[in-house]
Amino acid sequence: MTTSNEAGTDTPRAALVVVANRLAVERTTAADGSAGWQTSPGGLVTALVPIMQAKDGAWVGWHGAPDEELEPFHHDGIDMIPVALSAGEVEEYYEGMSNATFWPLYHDSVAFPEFHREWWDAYVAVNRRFAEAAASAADDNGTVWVQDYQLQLVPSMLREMRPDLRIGFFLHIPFPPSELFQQLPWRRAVLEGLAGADLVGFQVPGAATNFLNLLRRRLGWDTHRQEFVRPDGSRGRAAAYPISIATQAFEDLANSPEVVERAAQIREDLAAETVFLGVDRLDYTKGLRQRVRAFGELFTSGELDPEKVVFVQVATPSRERVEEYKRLRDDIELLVGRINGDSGQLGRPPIHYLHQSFPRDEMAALYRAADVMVVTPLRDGMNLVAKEYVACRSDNDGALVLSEFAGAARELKQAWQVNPYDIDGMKEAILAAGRAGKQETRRRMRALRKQVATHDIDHWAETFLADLDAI
Ligand code: GDG
Repeated sequence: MTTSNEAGTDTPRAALVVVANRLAVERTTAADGSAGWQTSPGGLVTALVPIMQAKDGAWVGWHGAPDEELEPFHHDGIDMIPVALSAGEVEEYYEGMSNATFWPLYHDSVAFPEFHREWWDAYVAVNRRFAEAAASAADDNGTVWVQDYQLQLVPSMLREMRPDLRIGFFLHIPFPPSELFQQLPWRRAVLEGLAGADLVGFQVPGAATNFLNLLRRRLGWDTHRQEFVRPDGSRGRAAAYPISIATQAFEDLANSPEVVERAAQIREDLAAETVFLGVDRLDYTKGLRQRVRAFGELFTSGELDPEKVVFVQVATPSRERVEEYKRLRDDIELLVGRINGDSGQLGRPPIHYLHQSFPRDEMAALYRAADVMVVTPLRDGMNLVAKEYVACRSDNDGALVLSEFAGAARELKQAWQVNPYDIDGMKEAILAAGRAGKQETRRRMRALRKQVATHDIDHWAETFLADLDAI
């Protein structure tokens, strides 16, 4: 809701403010060339929109175009508060500090994290801008929910600016053990930044434990179970809130006549007895090199018959300006080309590699069409693809091969779980999942579906906000 604040300006004052790197809307261009906005399709936005509409919510985030200042606007019952970023800040705060320092460091350093002081300076400055925007958007005694690794300093900055607020933070990616975290030259500032929140949420309990241990060892703070005590005597909590998907919406989409028909068409086009599927952002944390190698060896050895089996890998373009991602793309494309060259026949490549982004209904059709879904990240906060596959299988069919190192492995226990670094073990699990009988597959899928049906994204958002409210 837009009301006048004490300064008399028309700044939106909201009972619930979400702060995320990206705004909850995307630009659209109509047929007549006029520009507009549409709500972003992601799960987080879908889950929070109804809650925010009911609470006069505001969303603070970058709108996606550098060097452009926009006024706040109202969309779909929510006040959108754009934060401007310069092209230099996109490079240093977003591509640099967020995606080339925190992202690899928090994912077990599977790629080498870079530490640059000028990136850090940009990160601090941009975090302050987000905190200021949130501070002027939030109503007296309101709630602010900060999202993810791009904004780890916002909680403490906000706490200082607006001690009346209730502040939550949720980290979507893993939080590393102290041995890794300690490499960070700015470790103290990041810990203090996060601990400015009343409730710090993680995907799995181990991440919350890592955080609490660091507060104790690095900052010398007292902790009792999930609670920590700041030097001023105030308290906060750190706990796990495993994120999920809009389960029912995925199931309905997968059962729509168009998707059912498209899935049958995909099966017909692939003309294979068994279809394996991978769907990932093209990211080095997703274990694509190891997965493609495992399939390559299985096709070359004949353990998977290239005449009867296909592996479809959707690798959605991602962070294409960051060096490490360019290298990954080259590696995967070389590997896939080699395997198809060695094991393919005219009109029958064993690996269908798609470096493209697809609409949601096409994803649902692919999930429906696959006999085995292969999700083998080297480290992943949660992994929603695994849950989406399960949601789309109301036939109770389909097998899931899942990395032990995805947060989802704690909940999806009946998957064929693998260590993605162990290529032989992964090959065995791929074969076992592909050869499993209907009874075995269904037994496992039924249990997986029960978990995903009872723990959806609404459950996640409601639980977090209720716990934050109770503090
Ligand atoms: C981060 C954490 C955590 C992918 N390609 C297409 C497409 N997607 C959608 C999937 C899924 C989402 O993107 C990817 O989510 P993941 O969870 O698998 O992975 P990250 O992007 O790394 O997400 C992760 C998540 O945050 C939430 O907290 O689970 O651990 O890394 O929804 O379906 N969607 C469409 N076309 C594509 O081509 N429409």
